Amino acid sequence: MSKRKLTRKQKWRIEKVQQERIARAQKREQLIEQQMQDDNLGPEQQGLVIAHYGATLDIEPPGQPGAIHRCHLRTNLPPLVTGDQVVWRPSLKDGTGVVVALEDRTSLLTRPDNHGRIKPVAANIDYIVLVIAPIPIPHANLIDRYLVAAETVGIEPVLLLNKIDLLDDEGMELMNDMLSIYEDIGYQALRASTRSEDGLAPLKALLDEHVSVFVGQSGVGKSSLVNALLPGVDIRVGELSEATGKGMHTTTAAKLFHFPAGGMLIDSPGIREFGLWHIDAQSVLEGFREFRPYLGHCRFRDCQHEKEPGCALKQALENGEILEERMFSYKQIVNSLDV
Ligand SMILES: Nc1nc2c(ncn2[C@@H]2O[C@H](COP(=O)(O)OP(=O)(O)O)[C@@H](O)[C@H]2O)c(=O)[nH]1
Ligand SMILES: [Mg+2]
Ligand SMILES: [Zn+2]
Repeated sequence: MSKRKLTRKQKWRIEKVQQERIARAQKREQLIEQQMQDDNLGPEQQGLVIAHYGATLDIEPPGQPGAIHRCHLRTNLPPLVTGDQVVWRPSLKDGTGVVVALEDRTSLLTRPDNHGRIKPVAANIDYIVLVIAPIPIPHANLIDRYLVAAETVGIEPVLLLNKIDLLDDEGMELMNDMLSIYEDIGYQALRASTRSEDGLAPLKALLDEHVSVFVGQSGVGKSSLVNALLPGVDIRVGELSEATGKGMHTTTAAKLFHFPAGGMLIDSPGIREFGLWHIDAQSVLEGFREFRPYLGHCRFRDCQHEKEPGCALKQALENGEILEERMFSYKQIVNSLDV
């Protein structure tokens, strides 16, 4: 079958549309170039990246929540992400600006894109708040997996048990026993309910003056918590893409929100399902915080911490310095790694 032939008029029209498109793109580039010219820009100042959209970023000057400047960035900069602290120069003509430098990051959250390439997602996060609930009950190793993931990126994890309104005294006691394992290791654990509003005040106090992300399995109440802490903020965009399946997750940009009670939240569906990616056995081992003092003290350098004599971890286990539950969990996680 032969292709349908275009008439001369149709060809002409297509070419015209093409040319107009190219001209528009060139004009846009010229405009950006012009804006980036030094004599069109005000003095350097600090800013916070609160969202990024492809080639542009939303920058907020310190202490001015909501005062957003759409900025381009100089080509010598690495990819910037939400939460980045930057130096920028405002345009003297309109509300836009140009980012000229990136300040050092205290932490960086990354995740693989659809092609398995590691991409930065958000920067300068202080807390990864791991939300769990009695329903849905956390599946085996879930908490330990998230803790290891947080330890690997060097961000302090905090456990948050939500839906405590569903627990009777006995249920609460069981949950407290489980949480105390983690409290004894040095993690903070909060108890709350978005339904009864119990425990929200201590949560707000913790989040104040910090940058946090909420993570955890679906159905534990992350959206409910965010809504309780950010009244009036419309985060449905994330919810919509959350419902449409995996493919969307990586394309939904992370956004930064200010809690009215102080502190900031960085949120995106992709962040909420932050987890264990491309992690190796050694990182898992180091991700068990209380194991660290014993690492490197086994008799054999290549000790697998199984049946070897002189294993420092096994000794710590026998001495009660490491809990059976955590050791078991460590082995399960390592065995589940696809190497
Ligand atoms: N009983 C109870 N239900 C809650 C609480 N917080 C959230 N839920 C319910 O749990 C379900 C999942 O909540 P959602 O916020 O969508 O969870 P997400 O998937 O983690 O974002 C919803 O039906 C909520 O109404 C709570 O504190 N107590
Ligand atoms: Mg949700
Ligand atoms: Zn060992």
